[in-house]
Amino acid sequence: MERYYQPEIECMSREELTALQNERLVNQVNHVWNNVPYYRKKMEEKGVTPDDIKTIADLHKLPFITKADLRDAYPYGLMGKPLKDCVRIQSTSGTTGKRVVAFYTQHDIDLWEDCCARAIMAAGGTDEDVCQVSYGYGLFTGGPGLNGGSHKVGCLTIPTSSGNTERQIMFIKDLSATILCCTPSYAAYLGESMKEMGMTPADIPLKAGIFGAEAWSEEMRQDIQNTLGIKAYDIYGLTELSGPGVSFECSAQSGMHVNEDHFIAEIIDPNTGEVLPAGSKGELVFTSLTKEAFPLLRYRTRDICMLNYEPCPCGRTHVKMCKPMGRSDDMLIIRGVNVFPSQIEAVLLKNGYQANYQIIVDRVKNTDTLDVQVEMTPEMFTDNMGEIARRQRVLIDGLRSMLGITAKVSLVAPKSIVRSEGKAVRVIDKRKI
Ligand code: DLL
Repeated sequence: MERYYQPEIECMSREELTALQNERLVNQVNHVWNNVPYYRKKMEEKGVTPDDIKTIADLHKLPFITKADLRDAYPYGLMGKPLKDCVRIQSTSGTTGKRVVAFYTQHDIDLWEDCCARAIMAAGGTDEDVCQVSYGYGLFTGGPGLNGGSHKVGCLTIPTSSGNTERQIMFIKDLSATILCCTPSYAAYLGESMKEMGMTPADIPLKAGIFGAEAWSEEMRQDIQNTLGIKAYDIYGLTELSGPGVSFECSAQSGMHVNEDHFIAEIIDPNTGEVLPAGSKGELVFTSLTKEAFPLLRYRTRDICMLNYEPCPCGRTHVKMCKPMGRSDDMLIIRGVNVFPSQIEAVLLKNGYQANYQIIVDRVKNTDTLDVQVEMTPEMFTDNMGEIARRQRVLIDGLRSMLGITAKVSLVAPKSIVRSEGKAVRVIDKRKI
């Protein structure tokens, strides 16, 4: 039986939904115009005023907001409410320049938690469930978002946060957790660890998992479902828009319903910015309709995706997005941390190397690995192993402080990395996701 948290919204007719979006968009544009000088200036530069936006068909007239805008306006420049009305920040794992810092009023948090509650109920959750939230808590949105959603559904919530795998398994077993929320790679790792401990799916009461924050394949879904004996549901979101729960999977497990009463989704051509027709593949852009403290209009996610407006057997009417199929920038997500190749390059150049390097990302035993191979310059070339090891350590430390994660570094002989005749291939991502 399909369960809904807010059936009157999740299953409303497209006509009613469009009317709701029209009304909310007009209000939101006025809110931003009146309260966010940074965005008002962007609108003025494009020659648009709130009077030009009457329905969602006018959305394309508004300027985009990009990550560069967030950096420019950091930290307080995009706030739509005074500080005294804000109660929380969350922040991304990204480290290019400044982190993204997003603000919330209590109302924003309530609506965000509603979105997460919808996801939990779509995965079959009820107030009789025990929901273990193994996403990180703190600045990352995963833990707080699903924690709040779990409370709203009325589940008994176990806020384990991430890590301490044996304790995770002990709680699942001893407290009879029925729903697990974490990244898909951590779910796979938990499954493996249970196997090593001699446990089978029959030994644990889990029935569903809500997994997201990173790309994962259908093969990985099958694998997790088999090792944990559950149904595995995808969930998507980003800090800039609230966190998890921008969209979520239902029992059909064939795409994630966008919470369209809160977010309008568009697909654009990442090169021209032009809006593409329904069904096209392109960059996903979101307009938040209800956020008060951090109201982003036409935010470019850089996620490449497709939207599907076909009716869904679950009864929900909100559009479904496919699993993100890559990014239109070169950001990598490694062990949940956003990494830009340019950051790695910066560390190498700062230490006297040239831009002859390759970044190899793989997934070994469900954990991402980052291997940076860099050529020594002819001047520094040596076969003294002690000296090479010392140089590698310097780079490992530099990369750790820049990225927040540990990389393996291999120094290789000058001219040993294949030169490209076209664009340099700097990143080799071997993960099958
Ligand atoms: O990852 C929010 C989240 C937490 C989503 C827990 C789901 C579960 P950020 O750290 O800001 O927020 O990273 C956002 O992660 O633009 C996508 O590239 C990627 N991403 C998020 N969910 C998925 C998913 C959280 N289900 C960025 N599949 C986004 C693929 C995802 N990629």
